Order: sequence, then structure tokens, then C-alpha cells
Amino acid sequence: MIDIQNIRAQFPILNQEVNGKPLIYFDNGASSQKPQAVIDALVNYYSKDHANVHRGVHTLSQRATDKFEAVRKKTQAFVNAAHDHEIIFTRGTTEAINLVASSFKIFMEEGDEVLISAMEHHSNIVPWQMMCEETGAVLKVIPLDEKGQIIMERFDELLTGKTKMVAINHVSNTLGTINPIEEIIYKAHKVAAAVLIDGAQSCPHMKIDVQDLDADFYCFSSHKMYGPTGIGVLYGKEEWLNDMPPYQGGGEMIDTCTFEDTTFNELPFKFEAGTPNIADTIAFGAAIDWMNEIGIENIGAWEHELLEYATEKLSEIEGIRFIGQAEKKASLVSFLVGDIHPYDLGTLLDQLGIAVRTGHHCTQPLMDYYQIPGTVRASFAVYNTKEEIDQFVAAVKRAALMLG
Ligand code: 7TS
Repeated sequence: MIDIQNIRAQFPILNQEVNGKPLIYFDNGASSQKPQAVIDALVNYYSKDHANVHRGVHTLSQRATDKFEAVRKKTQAFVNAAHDHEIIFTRGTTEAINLVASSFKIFMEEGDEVLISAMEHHSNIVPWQMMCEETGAVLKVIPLDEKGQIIMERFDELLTGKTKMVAINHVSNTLGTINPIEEIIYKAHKVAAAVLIDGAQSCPHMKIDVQDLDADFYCFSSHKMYGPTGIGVLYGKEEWLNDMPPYQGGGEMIDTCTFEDTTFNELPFKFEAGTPNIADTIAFGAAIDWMNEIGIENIGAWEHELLEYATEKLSEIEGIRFIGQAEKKASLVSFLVGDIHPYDLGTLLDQLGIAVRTGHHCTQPLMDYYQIPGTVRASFAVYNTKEEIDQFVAAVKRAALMLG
């Protein structure tokens, strides 16, 4: 069992009033809050250890490098990658996907296909559109059923010898659907397609084992995992990463450089041009430690309890329509009440101190599929409580009465 009050006490930001009411923070899908250990790691680094990494013989540079590289190992262990050089630091999930979509172009020929699903975040749509535009490859979309689940029969039909890349989110940020990525990866490999998993919404909530999954690429963002913004991860199998050209050129990523010819550094540095985000990476390491201390299974179990509780309580509201009713869901609820515009509901909730996200959640094609302008989304983290959900449900009821 986890001690929620103890956990909450570690998040200074939660201890405040918003619009005269105690803050209820249910926008964790967009970004989670940071425990004191992560804030301290940032302050300590800049107070004691800062210097540029990988270049100096001096003590501070070595200390910063050791701390920075230790996070690569920590991240490797966190997702059970086979090698630490398969962990590439990026600005976040978005940059990780862009890196792959850009570098993977060398494997693409005109008429090849990229498969994505209808529930993808814009960051797992647009980079592939750009890639297809440049290479003459074709983007294909796997449709969903009413509940917001991938129709696997359609996936089977769309997956052919032409498919070179399958790019799918593990968990949908709008629907909460947990996709059957094991089966998707297994089937994609049978036609020799590579698979990129957008794990932005899964890594905060569940144990990820990239070797067990056999994912070719797996992307995630620190800021949704109690860590800082501006740092994220691309895991890639070394076979792919070795064969892919660099994404950006600059310092750190070269082996030798002349005006005539440049050779590239080994993994992971080939993909990390320029001074990296040292401070946030080190604080991300503190976030991983923090999650490990609580235990990812414990985090997931508590959040699942919150999900079930919220779903049950919200169901009592007249005219509520849940968007995303998959059998397997992560801890978020997306919904509409009657004809009330999500933006109006969100604004009233904010006046009551409750932070939710409203709108299309960067999944406009998905909103078009459901023919809705957007949803209200409450997404939970380990520090949320059932009492907060009670207050939230009461507030939605009140707002619905006022707006209905
Ligand atoms: N993929 C998914 C599934 C996401 O939910 C997000 C961010 C991203 C990619 C992009 O991550 P970033 O860290 O590079 O920005 N999702 C959300 C959200 O649901 N609300 O705000 C951001």
C-alpha cells in the first residue's frame, strides 16, 4: 500500500489555493507535478556541479558527465534496454519521433507505407506526413471501433509487405486506451516492418520492458513522469540506430571533422548534437529514483483504483458521454455533458480550483471521427485522491446545472 498523504506532502505545488479553492490537479496527462526530490536535484546541480559534459578534464566537467551518464544507465534499467547506448536523450517524445521519422527516411522508397492509428497525437502524425511527403511513401491509418480501440482485423488487412514502419501510441492521451502493442509488434515484425511506440502516456503508469515488447523504438517524456520539461528519451535498437544517419549536425556528434569530410561519433552521441540538457536530465534521474521508490506497479494500481472510482461516480451525471470506453484503460477520463461545450465546463471547473484539460488534446483527427469539438479530460497521477474525485464530480454536476 502507498501512503498518499506522504506522497502529496512531497509536492509543494499541490499545497495552494486556486481561485480561493484548494487546487485539484487533474491535468497530469499534459504534465505531472514535481516532487521536492526533483526540484532539489535541479537546484543542487546548478549550486554545486554545473559544467559542460563530455569535454573537460577538470573536476566539475567530469562530475557533471558522471551524473549525466548515470541517468542514461538509470533510464536503461527503467525500460530494460539491452545497452545504455540505445538510450538517446531528446527534448521529449515529440523530438524523439521526429528524429526517427527523419533518419528512417533512408530506408523508405516511393510506395512504401507507414501505418499509424486513428487515435494518434499530432506528434505521431505530422512527422510521418512530413516523411511521406519527402519520400513518396504513403501514410495509412488503422481505424477504431466505437469504444476507441484499434480494430485489429483492419490492422491485419493494412499490414502488408509494403509496410516499413508502424507507429502507435501505447496509451491514448485522449481516450486512455491501452493498445495491444505486443500483438502489433509481433505481427509487424512478421512483415519485416519496424515499430515505433509512442510511450508518452504509458511510461508514467506502467512497467515498460522494451526487450520483452521487442519494440524497435520507444519514446517518452520526463515531464509526464514527475520529471522536468525539456528532456525525453528515444530508445532504439542498436541495429537500427547504427544504420540510421544523424538527425542534427554539430558538436559532440562527430568523431573527426574536416571541411572535406566528417565522420560520426558512436552511439548514443551520434544523435545528441550540441550541449545537452544536463540539468533536466539529472533531475529526470531523480524522478526515476522517486518512481522506483514508490514502485511503478503501486503507482499503476492506485491510479487504476482512481480511474474506476471516477468512472463510477461520473456515470451518475445525467447526460454524460464518455469518449473512450476501451476494455483496457489507463487512468484518464474524457467526457462531454449534454451539449455543454468542453471549454465552458473547463472554465467553470477552474473557477472551483480544478485543473482539467479541455479541447482536442492534439488529436484533431480523433475528434473528427467522433464528430465532437473536444472533450473534458481528467487525468490522474499517484498523488490524486478519491476525495478530490468526489469534489470534482460535485463540481461537474454544479457546472452542468449552471450551463445546461
Ligand atoms: N504522444 C502522446 C500520446 C502525448 O500524450 C503527448 C503529449 C505527446 C506525444 C507529446 O509529448 P511532448 O512531451 O513531446 O509534448 N500529450 C499532451 C496532452 O495530452 N496534453 O498536453 C500534452
